[in-house]
Amino acid sequence: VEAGKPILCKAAVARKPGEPLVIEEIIVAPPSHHEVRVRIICTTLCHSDVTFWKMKVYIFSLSISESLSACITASTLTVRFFLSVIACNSLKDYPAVFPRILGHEAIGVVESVGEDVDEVVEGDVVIPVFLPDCGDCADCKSKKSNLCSKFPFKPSPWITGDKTSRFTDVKGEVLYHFLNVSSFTEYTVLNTANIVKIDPSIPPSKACLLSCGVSTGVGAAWKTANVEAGSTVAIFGLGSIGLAVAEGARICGATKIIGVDVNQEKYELGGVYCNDLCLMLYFHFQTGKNFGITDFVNVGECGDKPVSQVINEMTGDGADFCFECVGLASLMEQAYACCRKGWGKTIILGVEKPGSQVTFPCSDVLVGGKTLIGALFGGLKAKSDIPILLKRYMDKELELDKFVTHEVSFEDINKAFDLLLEGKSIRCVIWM
Ligand code: CXF
Ligand code: ZN
Repeated sequence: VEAGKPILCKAAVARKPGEPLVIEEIIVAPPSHHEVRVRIICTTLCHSDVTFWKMKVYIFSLSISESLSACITASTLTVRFFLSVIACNSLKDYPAVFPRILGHEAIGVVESVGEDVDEVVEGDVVIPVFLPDCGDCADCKSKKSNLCSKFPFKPSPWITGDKTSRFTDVKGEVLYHFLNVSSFTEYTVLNTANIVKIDPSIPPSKACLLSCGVSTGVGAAWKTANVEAGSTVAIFGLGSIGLAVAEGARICGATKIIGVDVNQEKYELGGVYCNDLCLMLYFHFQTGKNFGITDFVNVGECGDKPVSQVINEMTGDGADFCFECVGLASLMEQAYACCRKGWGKTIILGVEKPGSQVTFPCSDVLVGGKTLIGALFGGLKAKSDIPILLKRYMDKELELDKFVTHEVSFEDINKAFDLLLEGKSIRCVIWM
């Protein structure tokens, strides 16, 4: 490997929607201005990878500002695989999204840096983050926002800030980027706005969890909601994000954490830990209870009562904090309906279908005094907040180990997809 030269390496390429990834040799260009080339140590699979992998692409004209609501994610409550739609500015901007290098939760080592990079040097350990943090714009400079305005987030098929790709296959065909990261490859190229330098002594299989899903849930409790000690929290959907919210609420000192799901097993029976690499099988059940969930509401057993009524009855006045982690408009309305008047906060983390609307009775909004807020990446400011969370992990406050339910080698990356689709894994670490 030589800095400044293209690298030939292995990648798992998503060639067609819903079909197994193909491990093949690809060519990774050297980093351009403000970019770094990173050797991936390990990566994990997040639901968004599956969503975009399953996606049948319809390109139509919509403003990109509407595109967030246009990203469809698989529900954690019911496993829904539907035709998904990605909203795009124009055909010209987004000609196709296959073949693509998926993956956006990872950790790696800087192999080389492009021009004007002073933040990191070769050999630094970094975590990629899909949400840019340029450090320069009004949003990045403000404590109040994590939505970079220099590189507004969009699920673009290109590298951040430039409508080009750094990947080609051996025949010269362009391979598209994914969520500013593309980690299912031995080497990737990232804008420096999408990396966070971390302490290299942190175990990579744990540090990489903070790249997306776990950070999103923990951050939503810690930063977006600012959950207070002694409070009551209701979490709608006990997938990985919901469990990460529970962990965040636990470290903030919440005393009642109510899990809401259609599947009782999410509370009482979780993933099985299985380490294929060591040819050993560890059977270790992870349950919602392991994540600090103190009470469970099975939506299927609420009878005629809306789930909000059940939670209002359980809590007396409603929950101090409600988190919607599924992406269902009706559930967002239910969450809002059972957060406490006067100070209750409802935080939306789930991603609904394009064009979906939530409706609230105006009278409830007027007299309720509640807050409704959405959060990308849990409201975290990547460069400053990830190191804080990693320190809390090293200080044994934040528990990350329990999120890793499986580990596989890169050649077996498709197993990680199967496990997530079967609902068996929380996080499967994929070792390069
Ligand atoms: C998601 C957040 C919502 C839009 C698509 C990407 N982030 C990571 O999984
Ligand atoms: Zn993700």
